[in-house]
Formats: sequence, C-alpha cells, structure tokens
Amino acid sequence: MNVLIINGPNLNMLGIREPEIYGLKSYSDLIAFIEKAAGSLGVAVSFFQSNCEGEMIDAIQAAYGKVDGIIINPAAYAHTSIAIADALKAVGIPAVEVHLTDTHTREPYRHNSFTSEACIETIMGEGFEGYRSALKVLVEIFA
Ligand code: DHK
Repeated sequence: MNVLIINGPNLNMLGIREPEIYGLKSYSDLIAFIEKAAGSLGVAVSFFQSNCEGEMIDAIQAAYGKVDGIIINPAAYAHTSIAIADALKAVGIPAVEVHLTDTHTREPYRHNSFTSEACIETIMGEGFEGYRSALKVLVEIFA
C-alpha cells in the first residue's frame, strides 16, 4: 500500500513557528516519525510539502492512479480552499485529513474545513500521532 503525505503551508516551519502551539519538533522530525509509523504498519510513504495552493493541487492530481491513499494536512488552506477540496474529489483517492492541533478549540476562522468534506475522516489535536492514526484509517480500508 502506497500513501502520499501532503503537508501545506508553514508546516516546513515546525519547531520554529509558534512552538507553544505546534511544539518544538521540526518538519524533519515529523517525516522521521511518519516513516517509522508507516514502516511498522507495512505502508510505503512518499512526502510532499508546499506553501502554494496550486502546487498542492498539482501534487493531488499527479497522485491519480499512482497511490492508494492520501494523508493531507492542508494547514490554513483547510479553512479557505475549495480548490484543494475539489482536487481531492476529482482524483477520488481515499484521503484522511490531519491537523496537529484541535482547530475546533482555536479561533473561529479555523473551525470550518472545506477540505475535510473531501476526506473520509479528519483527525485533529493528536500532534504527530495524528498521522499514525490516519495511516491506521487507510490500512483498515484496504484490509
Ligand atoms: C496547521 C496550520 O498551519 C493552521 O493554519 C491550521 C493546522 C491548523 C494544524 O493544526 O496542523 O489552522
């Protein structure tokens, strides 16, 4: 099973950005965490990170016919991007949305997620562990 992990804007700044909210661990630490979690679940993972909405859409479209599942943290684009939601619907690849923080307990403008409407499940507030939970959701689907 092949899963593409897409991380959106500012997640490359983990460890530097607002550590009181996002923690002290870096984006590289996140990649290492996911690689280890995926390895123990027998899942092959590839990674894409971008600060640009269009590049994220291109990555979703390029995944068509190539991966079994997508795990996406659209970051702030979750709250604004109907275009990313449409791309996820267009390819029809089972996708799980992850947020490191619980966006429902943060500012009101973070409460809605357009992209989660295109995902089979949304996991939030679990930090890095949320990506392991998302991998498990996809493993269950393909079991
Ligand atoms: C990450 C971001 O960058 C924010 O814009 C979202 C999300 C929350 C997260 O919790 O991973 O609102």
